[in-house]
Amino acid sequence: MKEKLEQIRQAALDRIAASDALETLNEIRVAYLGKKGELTGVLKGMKDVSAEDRPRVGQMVNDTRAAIEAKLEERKIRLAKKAREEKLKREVIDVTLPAKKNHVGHKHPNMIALEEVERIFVGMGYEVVEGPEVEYDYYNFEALNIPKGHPARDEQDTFYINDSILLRSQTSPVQVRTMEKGKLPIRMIAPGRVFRSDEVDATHSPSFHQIEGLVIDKHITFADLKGTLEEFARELFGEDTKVKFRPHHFPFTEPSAEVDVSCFKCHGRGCRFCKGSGWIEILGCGMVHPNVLRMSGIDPEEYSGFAFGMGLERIALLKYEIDDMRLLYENDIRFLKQF
Ligand code: 2NM
Repeated sequence: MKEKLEQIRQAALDRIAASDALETLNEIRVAYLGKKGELTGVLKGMKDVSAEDRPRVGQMVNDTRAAIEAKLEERKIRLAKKAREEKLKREVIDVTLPAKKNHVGHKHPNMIALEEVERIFVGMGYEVVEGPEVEYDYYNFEALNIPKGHPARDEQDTFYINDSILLRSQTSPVQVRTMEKGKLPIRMIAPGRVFRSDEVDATHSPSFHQIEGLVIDKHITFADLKGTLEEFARELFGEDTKVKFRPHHFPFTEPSAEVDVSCFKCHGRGCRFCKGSGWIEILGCGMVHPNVLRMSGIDPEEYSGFAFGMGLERIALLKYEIDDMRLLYENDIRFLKQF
């Protein structure tokens, strides 16, 4: 019996010493100490041992079990430590490797231009006001002196939702809504998205952005309009910019004008940029028509005002010398991050 136990013990300890994985240790535990294990087999044979030898043999079995258990535990700790060391070695971080590139977003050229325009007008005491993109026919046309059947309605190929609701074709409805509220004087700009059923090309899109301005107070004259837009053009395009007012027609203003600025590339000499003329058209403007004032509840005998409107994309294209409007809508990061 003693030899048998000694043999079991030696075999178990040898296998433990040779094991190189935690799973193997578990297999060894089952093979020797498990329910059907070798040592358990010896215990079952105790019934054949004489009563006087039984305590001694029992003690030997227990000692053997304890020895195997101790070795198993020792080996287990050792293997776990080794596994941990190998894992750490595998996961070592090379701090000299280049970092992963972090792509941050970029302000859209439209937004850069808008913030510039807003900065200039806010500096002159204007408020920035927004309004709905889906509008009533009344605010988009009727209240702007463009009644049903007026040719200006056909010029702006408008997206209609139904007979009385449409996608706004200009931001002037925001000005009408502000005038209607009745709080005077008014100094405001209305930036925002507008819609027209235009084919896409280098200078057109069915959805683009406008910035319209409105000033209403007592004694506002065309001189105020000229001075304001001249100052605006100088701040936007440079101190030596000249402005030119050409007579024009808008239904909502009278008199009306289109405004050109001297070409900031060639300073008026004429170049490819201004198509040889020395001038670049940037906006439309005029004195608010008495009908428009009256319809919004303002007495044209007491108050007068001027208004103007410009295309935001046009300003962005000019300012950043972009020659195709479609580039502004394609969201190609290689294009966008140049500005
Ligand atoms: C333009 C040109 C001229 C304009 C007029 C108004 C309003 F609401 F006061 F009547 N807002 N904007 C206006 C005037 C817009 O865009 C080329």
